[in-house]
Amino acid sequence: MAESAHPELNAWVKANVEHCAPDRVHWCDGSAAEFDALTALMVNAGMAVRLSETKRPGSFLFRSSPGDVARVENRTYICSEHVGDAGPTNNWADPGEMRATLKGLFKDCMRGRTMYVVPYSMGPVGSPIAGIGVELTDSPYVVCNMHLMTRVGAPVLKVLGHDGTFVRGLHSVGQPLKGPLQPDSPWPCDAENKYICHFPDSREIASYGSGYGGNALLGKKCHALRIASVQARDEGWLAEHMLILKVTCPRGSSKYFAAAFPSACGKTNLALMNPTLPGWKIETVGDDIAWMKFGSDGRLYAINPEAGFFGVAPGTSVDSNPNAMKTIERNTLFTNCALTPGGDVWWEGMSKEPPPALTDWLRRPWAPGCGRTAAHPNARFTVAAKQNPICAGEWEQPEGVPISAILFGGRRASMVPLVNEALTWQHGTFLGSIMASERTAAATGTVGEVRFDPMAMLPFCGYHMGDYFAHWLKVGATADAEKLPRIYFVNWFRRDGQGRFLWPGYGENSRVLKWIFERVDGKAQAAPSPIGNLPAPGALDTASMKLSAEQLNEVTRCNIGNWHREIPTIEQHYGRFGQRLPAALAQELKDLKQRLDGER
Ligand code: TSX
Ligand code: MN
Repeated sequence: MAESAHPELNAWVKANVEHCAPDRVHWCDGSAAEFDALTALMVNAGMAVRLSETKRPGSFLFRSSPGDVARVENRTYICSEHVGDAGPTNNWADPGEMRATLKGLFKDCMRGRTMYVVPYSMGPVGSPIAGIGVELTDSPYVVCNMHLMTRVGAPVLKVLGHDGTFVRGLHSVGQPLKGPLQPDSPWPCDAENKYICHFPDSREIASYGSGYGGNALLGKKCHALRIASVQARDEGWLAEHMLILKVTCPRGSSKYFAAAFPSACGKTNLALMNPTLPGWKIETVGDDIAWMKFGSDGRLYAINPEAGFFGVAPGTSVDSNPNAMKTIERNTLFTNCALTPGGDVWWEGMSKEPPPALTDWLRRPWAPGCGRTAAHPNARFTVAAKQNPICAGEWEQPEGVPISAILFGGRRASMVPLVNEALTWQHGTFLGSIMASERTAAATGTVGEVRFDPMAMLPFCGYHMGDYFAHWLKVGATADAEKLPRIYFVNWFRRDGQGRFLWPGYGENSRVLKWIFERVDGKAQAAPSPIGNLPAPGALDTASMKLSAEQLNEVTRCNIGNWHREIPTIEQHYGRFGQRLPAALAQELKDLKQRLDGER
């Protein structure tokens, strides 16, 4: 494949070839042959290890440079026209100045390398909800990951035609090679000089210096969330950081839920969960991102714009997520996991006992008790979604799936009950906007500190979060209220006075999904509270659970005193958005205060 039938695309590629000066240009076709050629190239260059064909067939391990292990929020910029448009939760940079900086950085940055042209579709190719992007990258690792995470190649160019619109993404690891004789590093990057830049007005992305995850796989966080959130605002739809679940009841009818959680709440575990409730079935549509548009019937339809999972490996085990373990049995790319002597991968939490000897993610010998982790805490697996044994049959349906409920969640030791139903879309937007999680044993910061992460979009909203809340309200106000998804707030992490988890979580969360399912059907009972509707006594199915009446009450109740004490924290959070905080949300907070006062 040489060029496309799209003159503007060809001209954009040509201009970047001239500027970045790669030795070669390769238009990706997304084929298995292309994937195999690139993995072979990386194995030969020492960038990848082919894992054991018996233990982990078709799979490879990559170890990154220690300075390139995660997304870099402090190096992530929203370069919108006006400074106010990025808002207080993003780094803003002047688009003209940033373009000048990037011009200097990208000049000749691909010397000695191949520029890969990756045409990709976010969502089923040709779906009315899907969107197209083209990523130019000098990283074969990125190309292989894009093969799994998106739809790549000729069918995408066909949909693009000669004048279709696409998101432009330019990516370089920022480490040109001086000549064919200079040996490459196993993980090239420019660790001290990273720039992850978004130009929402022109739908462009420029990423320099990092080869890792969300910094480099531009279809995911950069396109499907930051750029798409701006497109969604402009066009009246929603681009959200949400998993999509299919729930089927014992009688055989199904509903679809979307759910947003901050990090470290087990979102992938929920998306791939095995329910404990007899007769109930859960299937996966998506594990990270949902694009939702209104159908001609007035309902909200969601697609998973991705084609794969880029999941955190540590903590993933047969106990915590058996379906993920089955998904990654083969054809998986692993990054920053430990290597076993037998040619398999391992990470903390995969098994209770670690293997006696390993090579850690830094390629050093590792033994249990040596005081370091064998895998990096942000080690990842990349795998095609269709390998998931509980992948829903309709996950690639072009029209998407109709969403009946939206769940917001967080990790809260007290305060937030197991499940709470919003009174209206506006009240649900309020609950989403005050979403927060308490820090776990993190490297920095105080354990237990409350961090707000509205709709789990804090690092992913491509514009002012106050305007984002306004957009949510507008979507609700212009839709048919009867057809909108109902909104819920869940918390699997409530603790008792001794600090023990009150709720067993994992597959038992199906009991919460059942209550929501039956609420949507108008069947389950609820009791009003100042924060929303809680399960009425007996409405939550706890049959055959080892949960005392006290524990059940403790995990589902609204703690009025705690909520009173939270109000100033919420006010402080809202204060960040200044004049752009929608009046309707300030009013919701006032109303909440009043309802709490009424209970004193
Ligand atoms: O993923 C989790 N989920 C969602 C699962 C569908 N985790 C792991 C979070 C870290 C990423 C959970 N941890 C969940 C949960 O629902 N709940 C908890 C808290 C918990 C941990 C251990 C127990 C119980 C609760 N153990 C016993 O009850 C024995
Ligand atoms: Mn995510």
